Amino acid sequence: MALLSFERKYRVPGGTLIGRDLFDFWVGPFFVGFFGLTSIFFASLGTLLVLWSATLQGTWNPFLISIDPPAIEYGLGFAPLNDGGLWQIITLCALGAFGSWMLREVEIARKLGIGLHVPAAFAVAIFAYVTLVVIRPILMGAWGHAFPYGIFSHLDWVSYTGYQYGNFHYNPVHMLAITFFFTTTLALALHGGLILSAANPEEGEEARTPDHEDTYFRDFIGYSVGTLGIHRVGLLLALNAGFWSAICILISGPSWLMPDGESWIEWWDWWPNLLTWIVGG
Ligand code: UQ2
Repeated sequence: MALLSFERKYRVPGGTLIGRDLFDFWVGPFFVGFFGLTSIFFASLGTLLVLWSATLQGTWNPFLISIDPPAIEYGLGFAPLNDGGLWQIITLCALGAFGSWMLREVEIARKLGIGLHVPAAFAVAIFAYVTLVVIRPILMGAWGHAFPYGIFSHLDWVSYTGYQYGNFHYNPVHMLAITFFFTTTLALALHGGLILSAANPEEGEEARTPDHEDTYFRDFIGYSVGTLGIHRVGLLLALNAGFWSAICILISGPSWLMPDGESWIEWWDWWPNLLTWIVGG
C-alpha cells in the first residue's frame, strides 16, 4: 500500500492514553497528542532555561557553557536559581520531555496496533539518565553528585568520577557494559553489511532473497540466527549496553554498597586471595 494512502487509512481516532480525541490530531506529518504538546512545552522551557543560565554564566562559547548542579552542601534540598537551582529545574524539564516523548511513542504504537518495543527501548536510555541525575545522587545524599550540563564540563565530570574509583575500567559491570556496546556494533556491522550485500544490487543485477542471507552465514560459520532473530539479538545487545551502563555507575558511590574510598582496582583482591581462601594459609 502506498505510504500516503496507508496513512489516510490509519489516521483515525483512538489509541491515546490521555485526553480521548481532544489532542488526537496531526500537524503535517507529525502526530501530536497530549504528549506531543507536553514534549514541546518541556523541551522549549528547558532550552530557554539553558540559554538563561548561559547569560548568567557569561560565556557563549558552546564548549564552555555549563549548567552545574548545586554544591554538595545543599544536600537533597532546593538550591537558589543561580547556584544550582536552574540545573534542578532544567533536569525536571528534561525528565518531563523524555517521559512525554516516550509516551507519545506509546500512543503512536497503540494507534498502529504494533508492539511497544520502541518506547520500551527508549525507557532503558531514560533509565540510564535518571540513574545519573536522580537515583545515584539520592542514594549519595546530594544533587551535587549529578553531572553538569556542558560539553567540556561533562567530560571533566566523567574523568574526575572515573579516577575517584581508581581506574574505572576495573569496574566489572563497566566491563560488561562496554562488551555489550562493542558487540552491538559487531552485530549492526554484520547485519547492515549482510542486508546491503543482498538487497542493494549493482545496476542491472537482481536483488537476492533472505535465503541467500541465511545461506551466507550457514556457509560461513555453520549457523544463521535468522532474519527475525538478528533483530532480537540486536535489540537485546543494545538494551543491555544501556542497562549495564546505568548499573555500573549506580554501584560506584553509594556508601552502603561501597566502603569509602574503595577503588575498583582493589575490588579484584578477592581473585588472588581466592586460592588462600579455599585452601587456607
Ligand atoms: C544472520 C541473519 C541476518 C543477519 C545476520 C546474521 C539471515 C538478515 C547478521 C548473522 C548473525 C549471527 C550468526 C549472530 C550474531 C551474534 C552476535 C552476538 C554478534 O544469520 O539471518 O538476517 O543480519
